[in-house]
Amino acid sequence: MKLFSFWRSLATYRVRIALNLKGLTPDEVIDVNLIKGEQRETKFRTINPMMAIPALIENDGTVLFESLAIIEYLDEVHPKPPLLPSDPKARARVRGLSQIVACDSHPLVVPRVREYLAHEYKIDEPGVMKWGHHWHTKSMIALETNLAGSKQTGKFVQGDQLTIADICLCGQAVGAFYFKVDMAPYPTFKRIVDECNKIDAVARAHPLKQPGAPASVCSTRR
Ligand SMILES: N[C@@H](CCC(=O)N[C@@H](CS)C(=O)NCC(=O)O)C(=O)O
Repeated sequence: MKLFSFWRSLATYRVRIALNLKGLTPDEVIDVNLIKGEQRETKFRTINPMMAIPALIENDGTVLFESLAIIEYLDEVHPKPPLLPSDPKARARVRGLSQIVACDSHPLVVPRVREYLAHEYKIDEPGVMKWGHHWHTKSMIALETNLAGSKQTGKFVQGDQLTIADICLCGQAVGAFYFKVDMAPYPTFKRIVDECNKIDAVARAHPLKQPGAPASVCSTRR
């Protein structure tokens, strides 16, 4: 198994958590340096034409892409511990909350979007940061409202079982920190992320614990 990764990538962070929870270690982790734009180089473009990480190459050569698709694949092939609840309505809630992060929030702040804002619309660095802060805040409000208002929320997003939604919350928290979103208005969100980070498999997947990472997320500008 080969994982195409970069320390700072939040989508790869999601997959790293799932791999760790499943007790899987890729044979090779291939660095795709997003700061140098390596995701756009031909050698990676042939792996994932979307020019985004993560990508995972299975032992038989199958190329997997899109973090949620990769995580659900891992969950199907390696069912223990399960990352989705068994009840269909609970599964839908977990997938819905995961998608708020992975489909509605995170895609608005990835490098290609921030670079387009800067180069095409001449938006300066504070303006791009304001954009990221805005979209993070919108999704944090939605997440906190759901989490705080639902009886299904427990130690984790869905009761006491760690699911894909918790994995997504961890990534959202790192993004929110980068865009300087104050966590105080989101106590349920923060409590769950803190709970997740007590688990070694989650903690060691953190972006700042990866090779090449700086001391702080905020010390890099891209
Ligand atoms: N929806 C994708 C997002 C993938 C994505 O955009 N990854 C970022 C890093 S977190 C990336 O590689 N961006 C490259 C770019 O924007 O140029 C997923 O969840 O896997």
